[in-house]
Amino acid sequence: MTNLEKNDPLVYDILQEELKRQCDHLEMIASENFTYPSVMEAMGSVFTNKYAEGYPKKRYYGGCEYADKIEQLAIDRACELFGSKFANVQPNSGSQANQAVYQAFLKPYDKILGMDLSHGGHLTHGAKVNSSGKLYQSFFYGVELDGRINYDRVLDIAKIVKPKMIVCGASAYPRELDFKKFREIADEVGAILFADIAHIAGLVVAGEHPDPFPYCDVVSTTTHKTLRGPRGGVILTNDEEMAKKINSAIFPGIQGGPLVHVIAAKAVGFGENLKPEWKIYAKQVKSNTKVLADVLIKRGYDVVSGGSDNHLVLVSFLNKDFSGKDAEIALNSAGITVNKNTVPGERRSPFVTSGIRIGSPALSARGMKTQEFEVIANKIADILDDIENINLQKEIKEQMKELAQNFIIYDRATY
Ligand code: DSN
Repeated sequence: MTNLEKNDPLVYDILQEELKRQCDHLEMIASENFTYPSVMEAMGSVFTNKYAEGYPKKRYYGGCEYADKIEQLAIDRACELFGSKFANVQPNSGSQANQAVYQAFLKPYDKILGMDLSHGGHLTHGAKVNSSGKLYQSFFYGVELDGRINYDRVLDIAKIVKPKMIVCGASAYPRELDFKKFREIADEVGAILFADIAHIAGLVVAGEHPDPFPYCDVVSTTTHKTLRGPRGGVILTNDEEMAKKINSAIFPGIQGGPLVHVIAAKAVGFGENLKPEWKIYAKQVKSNTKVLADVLIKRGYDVVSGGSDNHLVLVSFLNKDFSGKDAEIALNSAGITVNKNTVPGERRSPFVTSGIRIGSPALSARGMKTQEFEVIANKIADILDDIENINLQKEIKEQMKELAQNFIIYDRATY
C-alpha cells in the first residue's frame, strides 16, 4: 500500500481514475504527452522541500549546494540539446517564460507582432485577454485561406506596425516555420526576433524541424509537449547581455523560489532527449501524423494546408453541418481525446469552433506506429461520418480500449 493510499484514499482514488483514463483512452491532444517514470520520480523528490531563490552559486538561501548542482546540470543539458550558450531552466511554464521574455526586452506600450490566436498562435503572443496584449500594443499576422503563413504578407504588416519584437511560433500550425524568413523580416524593421517553439521543440532537437538558432535572438519552449519532460518552461539565447536580462526578468522579476524538483525533472527529461533513441521517436511522431493526415484526406476531410510537416493535423469542418465541439464530444465518447480548434476562415466562437486539432506525440510515446495510426484515423473518420451514432461510438470505444491496452504506458501498480 502506498503512503498516499494509506493517508488520503480520496486523492488516491481520483489519481487512479485519471491513470485509468490515460491508459484506456487514446490521447491525441497535440500539446500532451506521456512523460517518463524517471521524470515523475524526480518531480516527486525531496527537492520539493528546498527554497533556492537566485541562481547556481548566487542564492539567497543556505543549503543550496545540491540545488546548485542539479540546476547547473539542467542548464548544461539544455544548452547541449538546443545548441545555445545560455539557458534559464526556472520558468514554471511556457506562459511564464514568454512573460519574462517580454519583461526583459520591452517597456509597457511597446509594439509586438505575433501570430493571431484564431489562426493558430498562442494566448501569450499578444492576445488581448492576456497580459501580453494588455501591457504591450499587440498586432497580428495570420495564415492565408490555404492554411499557410505568407511571409511577404508578414513583412508588409511588420513594415506598417514597426514592432519592437516579432514573435514566431504557434499552437496549431501544421507546417514548418521558416525562421530564416522571420529573421529577414525582423532585420528589415529592426525588431528583436523571439521564437516560441513549445509545440515543436521535440522535433527541433531531433533535427526533424528547422532550428530557430542562429536566426532567433531568444527562444522559449515548454518541456512537456513534444519534449516529453515535466510540465515547465525554458528560455534560451546565445547573447550574454540578453541572458542577463532574461535571468533578472525570471527572478526577481516574475517568479520567486524556483521549483527545484521540476528543474531536477527537466534535467532527466533533457537527458532522454539527448539519447540517440530520441531521434527515432521524433521521426515516428512525424510519420504517424502524416498517415493521420493522408487517411483523413482520403476519407474526404478538409485537412488544413493539405497535410502536416510536424506533430499535428488541423481538420476543418467549415464545409460540414457539425462543429469542432460536436466532433470533440463524439470522439471523446469513443475513447479518443482531441480538442476543438479554430480554423482559417472561422465563423464560430472559440467555445464552439469549426475544427479539431489532432496530435501524434502521446500515442507515439506509447509505441504506436503508422499501422495503428491508419486504424485510428479510419475510426475517427467513421465517427465523424455518422456523428450522432451513439452505438457506433460505444462500439469504437471498446475497440480503442483494446488497442490501447496493447501499448502499456504506465504500470498501474506504481502510480
Ligand atoms: N495549451 C497549449 C496547447 O494546447 O497548445 C498551449 O499552451
